[in-house]
Amino acid sequence: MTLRFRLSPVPAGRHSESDLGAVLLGPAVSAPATGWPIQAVRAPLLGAPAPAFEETWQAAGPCVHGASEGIAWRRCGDILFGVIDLDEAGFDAAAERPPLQAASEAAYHRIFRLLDAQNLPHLWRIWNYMADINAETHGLERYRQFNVGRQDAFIAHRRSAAGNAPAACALGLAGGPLSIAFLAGATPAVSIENPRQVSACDYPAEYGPRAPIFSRGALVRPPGQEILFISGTASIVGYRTVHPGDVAGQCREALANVGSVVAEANRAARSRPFALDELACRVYVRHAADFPAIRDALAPHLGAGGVLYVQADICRADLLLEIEAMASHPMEHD
Ligand code: 3EB
Repeated sequence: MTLRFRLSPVPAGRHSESDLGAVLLGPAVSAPATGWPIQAVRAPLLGAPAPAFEETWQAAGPCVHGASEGIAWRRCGDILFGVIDLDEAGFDAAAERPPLQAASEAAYHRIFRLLDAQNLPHLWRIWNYMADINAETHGLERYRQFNVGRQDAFIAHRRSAAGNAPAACALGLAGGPLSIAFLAGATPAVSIENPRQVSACDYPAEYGPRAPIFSRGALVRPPGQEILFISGTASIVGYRTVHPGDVAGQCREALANVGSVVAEANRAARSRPFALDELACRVYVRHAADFPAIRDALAPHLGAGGVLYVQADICRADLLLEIEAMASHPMEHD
């Protein structure tokens, strides 16, 4: 069973039975009402040769599919891809909890219930998008509200143990629902941390009442394959943002962090070593005006595996860019 990802301009053609699902990226994309797990990341693309792109997750055999508590999912063998979109308006604003917190807690509860029912307990990679991520409501920044709901669900499902958090990212869009896409499997992910950074679960309280739950990277090993997922990676050293207001500095630091995660991953890799220049990357750019500088700074280091630049808000107001990446290697069965 091989899991492949492919980036192609939209329209990307019809999905085949062996496709697990997809992510659409572009300023005007919307998820088709087909019941397939397709995440719409409605955001401008910067410097892209087409107005919209699709990242397709392809498996190697027929899939089973379903809908469970608002999650659209497809499963091939022991790999499952799912997408849940929750409209915050469905969560009571009059209640004590901010609607985004309630929505994120509910979304993760539903994801964990699905994974329990499918007997695929291991979350590998999660992509979180929400509107107005840096806005403050209910006395708390919305990203921090999201973190409270996420952590409550992880704790309720006894999934909060250090060392097994999935790789993840969390970005802000101009609007739209809370949208979460996830890959899960039967085998645990090997969590990778970054020695240059404090683990996110140990961030001090000045970054919010509850810590974010994610690891800096994850190695997953479907049969015959080793995949490296690098989480959203920004200009953070220790737990602090460095180079605020300095795009070139943030590019250097984010690249150094990606390099450090790759080096850590290579201590655990069982295939060949992963290299920076083979990564398929998504780069999130807060201000479109910074795109040329960011592209020029990153291009010499990244890109052989493909880079898509997406305009989105990073989860700290002082972060100007974030890099996420992945790569796949074939591996002998062990
Ligand atoms: C950071 O390092 C930057 O909340 O799931 C990166 C990756 C970030 C994942 C998440 C947040 C998340 O803290 C932000």
